[in-house]
Amino acid sequence: MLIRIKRDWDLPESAATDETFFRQRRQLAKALAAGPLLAAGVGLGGGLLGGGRAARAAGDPTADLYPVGRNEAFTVDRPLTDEGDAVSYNNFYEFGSQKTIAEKAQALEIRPWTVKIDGLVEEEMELDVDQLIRSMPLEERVYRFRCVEAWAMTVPWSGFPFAKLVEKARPLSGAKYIRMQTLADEETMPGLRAHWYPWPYTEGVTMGEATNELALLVTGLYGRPVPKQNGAPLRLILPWKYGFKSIKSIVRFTFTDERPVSFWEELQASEYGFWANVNPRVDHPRWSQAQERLLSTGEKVPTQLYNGYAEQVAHLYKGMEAEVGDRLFR
Ligand SMILES: Nc1nc2c(c(=O)[nH]1)N[C@H]1C(S)=C(S)[C@@H](COP(=O)(O)O)O[C@H]1N2
Ligand SMILES: [Mo]
Repeated sequence: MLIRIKRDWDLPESAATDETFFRQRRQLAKALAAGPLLAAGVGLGGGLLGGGRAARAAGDPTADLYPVGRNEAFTVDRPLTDEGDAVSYNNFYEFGSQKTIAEKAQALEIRPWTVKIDGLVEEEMELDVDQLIRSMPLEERVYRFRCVEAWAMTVPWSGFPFAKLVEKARPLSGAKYIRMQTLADEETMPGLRAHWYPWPYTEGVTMGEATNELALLVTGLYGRPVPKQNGAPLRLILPWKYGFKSIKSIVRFTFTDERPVSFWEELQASEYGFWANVNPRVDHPRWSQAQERLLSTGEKVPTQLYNGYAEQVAHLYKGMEAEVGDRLFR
């Protein structure tokens, strides 16, 4: 009997007797049979653990694209978070409000996957995610990432600039904001049963934020397709904002002239607003934002204004502080 199902990334080789292992080994065998792709993946991780990860990546039709070249213009002064932590300590409320949703998130069906572009655009589109990903210039960037709950990580994301999607969408001149929406599938997402949440998960940005050089549409993590629990097959990363703005598993981009009200804003506007820019001096109503706890080491370090990206983004908010005040930072 299986006493405790460990996720495969923290499965020690000595635990090679439980069901998870046999399931993985079958997947690995299948993936190996499927073709030469896998060889690179096995080499990356090594051993059983690597085999499990590689098998998972090999099930993704974009696995052949990774790893992509790193853009050295985006590196940071912090050590990388352990991959195991980044893929096992998650926020993805569609699968529950605990951090340990990774196993449950494996139910997410990421193919076929269609991304809809609508609203104030020259022509509405429905894009197949594989065609979209393959049409984009993929690169790897190491970013700091800061959750509003005051934990932080530093990881290599792969993806393409949000600006490239905006270009493809051909927005009309009246478009001022982009509203994004996550898949809401009751069959595979048990979190949707928590009916007091305003599903589907949505987020919003201004056109200026979307086209800022830092805004990245993410398709990969640690040199492989992005895991389901981290928002496969397509999620946003806005490294200067609190993590809840970085919406996962996106199915729709709507260009609009009205400021979107996001999932969290609708739920608790006083705590999670539209702007949500990182600022050590503006506390969350219920806790301090002065410091953050790094995943993996547990070290507490000072929070940085705009999460350390002021040089790239401060101009977006110039002169707004007088009008918007602390709402720029929460
Ligand atoms: N659809 C969706 N996107 C989401 C969330 C969520 O619950 N659902 N959580 C957000 C929050 S609060 C954070 S901190 C990050 C976490 O991303 P990670 O699990 O890849 O670290 O995803 C964000 N995107
Ligand atoms: Mo978060």
